[in-house]
Amino acid sequence: MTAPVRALVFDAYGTLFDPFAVKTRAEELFPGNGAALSQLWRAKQLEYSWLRTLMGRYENFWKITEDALVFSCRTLKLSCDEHQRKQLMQVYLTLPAFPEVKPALEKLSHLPLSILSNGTPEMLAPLVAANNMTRVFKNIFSVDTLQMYKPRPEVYQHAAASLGVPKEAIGFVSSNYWDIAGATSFGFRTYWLNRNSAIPDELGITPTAICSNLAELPRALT
Ligand code: 2OP
Repeated sequence: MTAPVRALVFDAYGTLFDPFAVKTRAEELFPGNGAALSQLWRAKQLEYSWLRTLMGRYENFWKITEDALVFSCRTLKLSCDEHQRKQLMQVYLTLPAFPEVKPALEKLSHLPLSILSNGTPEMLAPLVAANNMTRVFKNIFSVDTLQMYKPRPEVYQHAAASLGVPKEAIGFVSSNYWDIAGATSFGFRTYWLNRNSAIPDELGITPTAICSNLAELPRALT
């Protein structure tokens, strides 16, 4: 019989908070390019996190997010001055939570809830505060402590060790399949939020359960 989940750990960007909300500001600054910029920006941000981890050349998530923005603007031939770049970066500190997130977390509040994110503490604290969730989370774990990004197993191990809960009793929740793959491979119980009916990657790794959004998680845990 499987042990019950004793703690929940959530990814931040894409899982709790919507990184594509930058599209609105991007569209205001560069009409007709908001969607393309927000998509390329996010894809490059993640690519830089993996490349830097593979090369052993860590730079924090704020820096690689800004680097990814510069690359994306150059690729799309958008002349983005420093002021515009700062405006877009600021949006990262106030991204909105997906609509179902707060009520779902309230239903899960009998368990210790934590965040484990690539974001720096300086990015995550204002983001959580902007969404009035400071008291919702027992811990906000950042990969910045370890200077390497998900899906390195050390990152998931850091959260498990800090919680003092066996990994098989920790439920890890992410909308990012690559993150779910890393967490499953590490040994967490995993819950993939597949909001957009994405196709799972061919990595030979299967999550414990799949939910179409966070509102389904309480039932998936029973
Ligand atoms: C995270 O929050 C980048 O979504 C990823 O760690």
